[in-house]
Amino acid sequence: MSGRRKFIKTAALGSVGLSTFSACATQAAEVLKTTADKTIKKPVIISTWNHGLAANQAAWDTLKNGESGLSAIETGLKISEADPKVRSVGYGGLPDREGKVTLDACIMDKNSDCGSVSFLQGIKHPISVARKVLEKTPHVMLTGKGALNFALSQGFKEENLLTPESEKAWKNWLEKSKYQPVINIENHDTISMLLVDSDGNLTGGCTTSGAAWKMHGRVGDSPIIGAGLFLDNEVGGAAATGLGEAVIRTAGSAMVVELMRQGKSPNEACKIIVERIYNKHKNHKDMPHLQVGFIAVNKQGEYGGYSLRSGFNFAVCDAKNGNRMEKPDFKMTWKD
Ligand code: SD4
Repeated sequence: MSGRRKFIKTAALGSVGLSTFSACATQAAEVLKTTADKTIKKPVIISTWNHGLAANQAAWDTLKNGESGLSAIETGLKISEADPKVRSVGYGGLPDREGKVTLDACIMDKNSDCGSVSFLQGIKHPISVARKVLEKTPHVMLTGKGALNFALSQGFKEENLLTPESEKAWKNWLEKSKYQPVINIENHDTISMLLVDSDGNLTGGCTTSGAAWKMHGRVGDSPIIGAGLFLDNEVGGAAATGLGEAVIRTAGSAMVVELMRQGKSPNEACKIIVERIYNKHKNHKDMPHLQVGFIAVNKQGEYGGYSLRSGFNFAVCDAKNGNRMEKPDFKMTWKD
């Protein structure tokens, strides 16, 4: 029996999927290969990397309580932001080359309303500030000191986000100070999350401390609507992880959504955009350390992903199969 069939059978024997919200039991033992699975049942929540499992679970429980997609995304992403062991998001995130933890985040809903913060320092939950930008301001994006002042005005508390472990890692890096932003070397990274609820309505979010050892002031793709995250409630949503510069250059997530609008499946759409990024970068100075990965979901709840290089995975939770890790296809390995 194939791994996937065995998994589905095991899940069916348990209580997973008996009703829309009966469970999102975590099935982490086996990392499945992503296939287009037409039998998944909405709601579907999909998040980048291993830390997506815990985030999915929290988002699922929030939806189950009858709360909005925005609340589910915010609650889910806050789990990674608060976890000091996740060294690429929020508290405990690796700092820039000056030892400062600077954060980027955005959130978008089914009405195409969105909120975003970039280059935000000292606030543990940038995703919550991004949501406040969406709900309380006439704008989409606040940055730096302005974003911090807005957060403080909304009752957020300023705190030190540099943990002793991240400070130590920075000091080690300082010894050589080799300037190369580090992305996706470890198997936990920026968290992007997409959600399609039982009515087919989409919400998405993304939060990160960005590339480790980046220049002070650098902003990646993650808070940029259309680059790190995009959705159109008529079609579907997409989100990115990897070298933000490459994703910005190609308007990555917006392009994935446009391909789904033209009839491509989420898997196909992610693959086409990764191929495009490869073609634009194959002779570029970024190529040796380039990694990008996309996740996508359409209104029907079909989901997919694809990455340039091996190593990318995502967590997906649906009402039929529970919460599990999946490994999408990729174009090449790091040795190629
Ligand atoms: C950035 N895209 O700041 C983010 C980093 C990331 O997986 O996604 N890493 O460029």
